[in-house]
Amino acid sequence: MGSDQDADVDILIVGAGVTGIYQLYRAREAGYSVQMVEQGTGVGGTWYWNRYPGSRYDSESYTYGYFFSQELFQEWEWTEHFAGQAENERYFNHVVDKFDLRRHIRFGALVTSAVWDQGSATWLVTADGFSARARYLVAATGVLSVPFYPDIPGRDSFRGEAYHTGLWPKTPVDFAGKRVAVIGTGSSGVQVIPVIAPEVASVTVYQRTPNWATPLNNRPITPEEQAELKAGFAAIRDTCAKSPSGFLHDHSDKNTFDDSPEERQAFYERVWQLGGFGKIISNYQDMTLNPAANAEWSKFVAGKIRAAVNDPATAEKLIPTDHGYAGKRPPYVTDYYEAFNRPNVSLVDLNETPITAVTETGIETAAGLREFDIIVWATGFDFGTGALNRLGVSGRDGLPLKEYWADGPLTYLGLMCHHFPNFFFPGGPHGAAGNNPRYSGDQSDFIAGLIDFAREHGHRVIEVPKGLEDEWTTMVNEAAVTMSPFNEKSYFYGTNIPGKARRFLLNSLGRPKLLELMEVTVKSDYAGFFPGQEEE
Ligand code: N01
Repeated sequence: MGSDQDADVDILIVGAGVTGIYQLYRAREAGYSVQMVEQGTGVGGTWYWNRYPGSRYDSESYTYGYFFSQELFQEWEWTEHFAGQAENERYFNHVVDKFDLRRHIRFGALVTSAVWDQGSATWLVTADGFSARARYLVAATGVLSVPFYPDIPGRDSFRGEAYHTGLWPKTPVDFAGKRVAVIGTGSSGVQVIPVIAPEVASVTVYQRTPNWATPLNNRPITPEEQAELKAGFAAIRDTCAKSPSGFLHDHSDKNTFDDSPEERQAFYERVWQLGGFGKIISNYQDMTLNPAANAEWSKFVAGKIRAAVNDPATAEKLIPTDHGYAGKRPPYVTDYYEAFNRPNVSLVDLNETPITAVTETGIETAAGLREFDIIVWATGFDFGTGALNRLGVSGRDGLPLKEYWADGPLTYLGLMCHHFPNFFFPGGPHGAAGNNPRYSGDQSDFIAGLIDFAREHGHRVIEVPKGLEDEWTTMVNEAAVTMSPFNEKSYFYGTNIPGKARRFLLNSLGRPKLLELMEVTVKSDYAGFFPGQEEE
């Protein structure tokens, strides 16, 4: 392009994570001028910020990485089936350098406002020390990128070291011999705890709600497996492309009570040995939606927790009673429950003794003060809409996105919304559920195709019709009730953020519906997407 007199760049992308990097690659390959801005000082997004001990994939490494380049797939050797943060960050750096994308990225630039100018049909985007006019704005800002700190009295008065898992410092934290508190037992907390336990003086785990953690079953990739992966490139790519959740795991066509109790036990034991999300995808097909089936599997997992934890009272506290398996997003772990058998690891059940304050020296509960050197806040994120709402986006007629979404996100295909022309948010709320890069990649492809179409037909403004947005949003909200295993206690409803509207933030119809409607939209030549404009 390059001949656009109103815009400094054709496409401005916010966020150098897995989604943004792919969108940048597509934009550059299609010949657009493109600028990316990134708040951090390096690439990787989630895998840049979440560098806490134990941080790793729970999607298989080779299904999380990119498939757009067979050469990339062949040359990059993942060392583990579920690679750790440092390796993941190296991968994204490798991709950016291999495809010469780094020169398009401005680091250390937090976007503070993005304002649509109807006259010039451009976005004026302002970040620290930077501003630019762009024809298109793509916010690839991630769903788990705004860390949440609970409002506990005295939180800032603590004089020791304090870290949020989602904002972990680049300089290594020295845990040796320290008294450490970990607040929160979601996927991040349960990864940190067993990894730091051997080196610290003590870990005190502050648990409000236990989670159903099951084994990740990680292991190194052997040379034979490495060769199989390389030979299997096309099959791996195609299987992930056809999978509703973007994984390689096989689906079972059996229901829980089709089997006898003995057969069921044997089946559960096999599922227990599977990697990561195999516990859901390859389980009995009714496990997430039939309460009796769910209770049966949950009972099996509870038995495993009791077997792993020596102290029966501690084991009982670690077993969820308020939700069945996958009622909340389940974590996948390595030696999490076993860590509680160490003499230096203890559990504080916040239902018995709630936190009353953080003090200069530690954490106070109804049972008194415990002193610490380090507090780890593993307290989660403002999921789905958090990053988009704080971007300072205002669309047509000056309407702030935050206001438009005050009662929950309104989207089409989880990637665009009415009233916000030329604005896209792949990997945002309402996309799908499962292996994020797979469906955010679908969304980036759709956006790339739509922008190409607009270029070819001389359209300067793209805006999804209100009717399509209403249909998609209604469908997503209704499917949350009928199709989703997640209950309203899950952060997928925004429940963890005080004052946030309770709306389902995923698309539980998954990729099949996303892909179906993308195809319909493309086949219609994006009917209604180019308001008031004649084709050239
Ligand atoms: O956050 P969470 P996370 N007092 O929201 C507790 C992805 N991820 O960072 O359940 C005490 O799950 C809160 O308690 P409760 C993955 O998608 C992936 O752990 O609200 N506790 C909960 O225990 C994951 O789902 C990997 O009662 C308080 C915890 O903090 C998502 O990120 C690894 C509290 C927050 O858990 C988020 O996981 C890590 C308070 N006032 C993360 N407020 C992989 O393996 C909150 N909590 C790829």
